[in-house]
Amino acid sequence: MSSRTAVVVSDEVWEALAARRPVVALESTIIAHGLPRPRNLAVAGELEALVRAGGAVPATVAVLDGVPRVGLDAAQLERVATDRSLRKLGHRDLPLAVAAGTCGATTVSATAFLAARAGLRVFATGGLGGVHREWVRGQDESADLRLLARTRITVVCAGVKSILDVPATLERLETLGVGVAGYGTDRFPGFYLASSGEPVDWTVGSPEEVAAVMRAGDALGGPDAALVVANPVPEGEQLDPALHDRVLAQGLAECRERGIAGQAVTPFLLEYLVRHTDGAALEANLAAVRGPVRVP
Ligand code: PSU
Ligand code: MN
Repeated sequence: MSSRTAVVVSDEVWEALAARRPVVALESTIIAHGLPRPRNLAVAGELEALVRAGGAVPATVAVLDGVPRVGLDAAQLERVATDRSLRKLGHRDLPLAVAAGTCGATTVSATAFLAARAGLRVFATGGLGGVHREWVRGQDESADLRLLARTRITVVCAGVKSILDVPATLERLETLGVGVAGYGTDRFPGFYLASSGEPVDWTVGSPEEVAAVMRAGDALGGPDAALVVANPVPEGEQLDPALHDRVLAQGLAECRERGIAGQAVTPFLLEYLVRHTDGAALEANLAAVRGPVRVP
């Protein structure tokens, strides 16, 4: 089966790829499970518009009625934002969702997989998944990391979600051979925060520099792996770091008390932060996604 039939690429995305025009993949989990309704639908449209304003074609990725899609039309995007039955799909869930004919939003791992499969080279999102705090107890580590370790795609993001163990996640990215560069910064961004406090070894300053890194990676060959380009939320739009630390500690404690585990952890904590910061976490999250979406 060709990739066009196993994965349905929208006409607009297909034509852009054929004409070698830039296409930017966008994930749908942030829309379906990462942001409150009805704002999520507006954000879905806004992110696509930002990609267009930058001269590229947006390709939001999701699975609808068992069909993995790269590039959604307005009605499909609305479905992702409003249908509460949508599941959260990592890449391991894709064959199960396809066979069951079900609908689901794709996480970073599923989005990167499907986008690369369709021939896309760039994917923009807010915060990657990673190694969770208390990993020693629960071994919760996002499938994002291992999928990125074997997929040739450039992921522009605002770091990894600050609900995670950021230093441990950076260590894991190193172990897995995933390149990491700060975009105009030598500090690894902290998703809601401009800096996580951790250093990055490499800094790139422009889309042209990122393209040069991608070309060098292609020329070198070797095993496929992602390149993470981490673009921080502007300092003026970040969440107050003291508020962030306080509310996150409360959210983590509540997670523990209520025994929330597995795929539910990330949506729970993101929602908890929004609720207990009077929406300031939502604004910072949106600012954190906008930057990476603008870069390519
Ligand atoms: N970043 C956000 N909101 C989100 C996510 C990231 O601003 O909802 C999603 C991404 O889809 C990421 C997923 O792949 O959370 C990670 O979830 P988990 O930790 O269960 O792997
Ligand atoms: Mn997990």
